[in-house]
Amino acid sequence: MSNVAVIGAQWGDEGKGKIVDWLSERADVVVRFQGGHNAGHTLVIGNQTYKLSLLPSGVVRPGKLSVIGSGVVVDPWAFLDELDRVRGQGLNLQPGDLLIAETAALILPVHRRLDQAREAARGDGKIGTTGRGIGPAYEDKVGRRAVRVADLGEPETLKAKVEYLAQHHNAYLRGLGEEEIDPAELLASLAGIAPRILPFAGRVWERLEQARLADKRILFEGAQAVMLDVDYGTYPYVTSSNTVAGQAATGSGMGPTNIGYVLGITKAYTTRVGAGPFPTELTDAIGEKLGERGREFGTVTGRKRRCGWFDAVMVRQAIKTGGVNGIALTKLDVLDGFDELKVCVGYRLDGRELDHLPAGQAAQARVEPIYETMEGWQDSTHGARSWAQLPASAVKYIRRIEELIEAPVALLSTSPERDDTILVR
Ligand code: 2SA
Ligand code: MG
Repeated sequence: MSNVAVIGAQWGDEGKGKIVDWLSERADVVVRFQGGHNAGHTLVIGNQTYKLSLLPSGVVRPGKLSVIGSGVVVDPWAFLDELDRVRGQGLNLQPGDLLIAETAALILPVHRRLDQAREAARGDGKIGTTGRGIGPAYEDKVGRRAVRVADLGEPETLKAKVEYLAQHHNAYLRGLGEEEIDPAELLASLAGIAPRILPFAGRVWERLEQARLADKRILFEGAQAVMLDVDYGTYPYVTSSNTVAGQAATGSGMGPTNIGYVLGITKAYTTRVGAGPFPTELTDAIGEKLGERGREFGTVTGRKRRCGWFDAVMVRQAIKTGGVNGIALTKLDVLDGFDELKVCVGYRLDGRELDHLPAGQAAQARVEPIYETMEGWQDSTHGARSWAQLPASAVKYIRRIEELIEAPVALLSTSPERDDTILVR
């Protein structure tokens, strides 16, 4: 196996965590390269269930190096909480097991407040963010104001940055009538946690280069998904980072030639949490049924996910912009027992047919799906461990999806259990 990048090919929650965990058995290093603790992975290992947000999925397997790359925004308090939580579940994680890029930008308490204040200010047009401060933290990074991990080790730099940050944000907070940042207080709390964070900080680019030279296998773990990419997603209803495979290079400090295979993850239907266009959304009993059977609730926020039919147009576009070589198809068993299934094969807009999702916000909201109806299956696919165990109509459904999305299904996942995974090719 060459190095593999795993990315979501829909709007997130495709089951990346399980697939990353399945692949991590064969990997030496697991790297997060974008997003932050807005991500949510549920990993079921034996009788333990781990809910991870910021930590790479590799942490649940002893002997792997887990890496938080520079493209990630790190809330140091959330990091410590999650670390304590998984340690409490019996994972003896030490600084040697987990490396955080010293160049990563921090999420500060003010970012969370700004995130929530901006959502409130948008009213009906709100994005439906996770409220974790992700967007404002990336804004400060690009605005060259961010406090970075390395700054925790330079008291003078930290002080100057915190003061500048307070000056910058307090003008806006004052306007909103919100509580302002007290630089002394923020400085004191950062100084307080610095001794717990700094032992994990280091030169990720160098460690990854060493791993590469030693022929170690590196797994890049994406969060969110291509349709939430800040460039290629359903802007502005997106997250604030690039989620495409190219970001695995930028966000880790490795060159793009080191990313071997890109595995896109997609559910056999579609879900979305948060606001924004969703052409195949089902607000009827079928949508409810998909949500119940698929247990579609956010891992981080507990929000109910919107559900709908598989949208092959969107996934095809995600595969092309995301740089995906092959697909892992998950949650096929949620479709068991339907008489018929629909797959979106095109969009209709003002009497025209489209084979892509248009870029305009209003056009994205107005496209209507063109469906192809397929025969369902009554037998259970739950826990199937071989292709031969699948009903003929399920095989047909998968083959049709492959044709429409113009990519092969390389893996099939038939339950949350890691062993219920079929390697197709
Ligand atoms: P943000 O907080 O700024 O990144 O939100 C912007 C949009 O990105 C979406 N987003 C997500 N969508 C699906 N899953 C995510 N992670 C959690 C999970 C979400 C949860 O795995 O369940 O628990 O609610 C995630 N993170 C961000 C978000 O809904 C906005 O549409
Ligand atoms: Mg998730």
